[in-house]
Amino acid sequence: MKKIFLMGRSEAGKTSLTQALKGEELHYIKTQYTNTNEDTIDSPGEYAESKRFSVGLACFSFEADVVAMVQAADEPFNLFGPSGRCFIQRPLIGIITKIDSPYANIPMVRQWLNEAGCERIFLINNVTREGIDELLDYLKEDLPRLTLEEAKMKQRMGLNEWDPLPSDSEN
Ligand SMILES: Nc1nc2c(ncn2[C@@H]2O[C@H](COP(=O)(O)OP(=O)(O)OP(=O)(O)O)[C@@H](O)[C@H]2O)c(=O)[nH]1
Ligand SMILES: [Mg+2]
Repeated sequence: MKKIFLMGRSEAGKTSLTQALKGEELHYIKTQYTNTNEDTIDSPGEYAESKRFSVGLACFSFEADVVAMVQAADEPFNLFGPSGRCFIQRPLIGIITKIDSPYANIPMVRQWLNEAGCERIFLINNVTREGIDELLDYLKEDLPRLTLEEAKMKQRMGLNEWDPLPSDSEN
């Protein structure tokens, strides 16, 4: 199972997502500090909302196998600039929550997440668990473990550790 790090504004639905992933009933708990368990790292939205704290998010990302930018479908503006990839050395995915909101604008939020560099985007309703199985399927596959030599080779080729080798993608 990949360990997922969740970042995004307050009320985006990060903690609810951790509950939905575990199959729990949603119960509101304001996140006061970064929480971690075996499979998730959940950060307070205020970290993503503040220039000063947002730097800390990069540090938490190193403890995870995959980083998720979480944005509710009805968010009025975008917190994440283009090219989040420059500071995140992990696979980066986008998660759009609250797809059930009457104010949802999924194409707009999808565009924000694409521009931020997310390689996959998941649509989630934490209340009904719509989309949760697809995310779990993605998370259940572990990232391949590389030897130091393999990691160095990929670095020389300008590839991320998790990118397939050119020969792999041709098969
Ligand atoms: N309708 C709907 N409501 C949701 C969904 N996900 C979360 N919520 C509600 O949105 C509110 C905020 O959810 P949280 O999961 O606490 O948000 P958070 O991102 O963890 O917020 P912080 O802890 O402040 O960073 C709660 O009242 C949730 O019940 C969803 O997919 N649909
Ligand atoms: Mg929370």
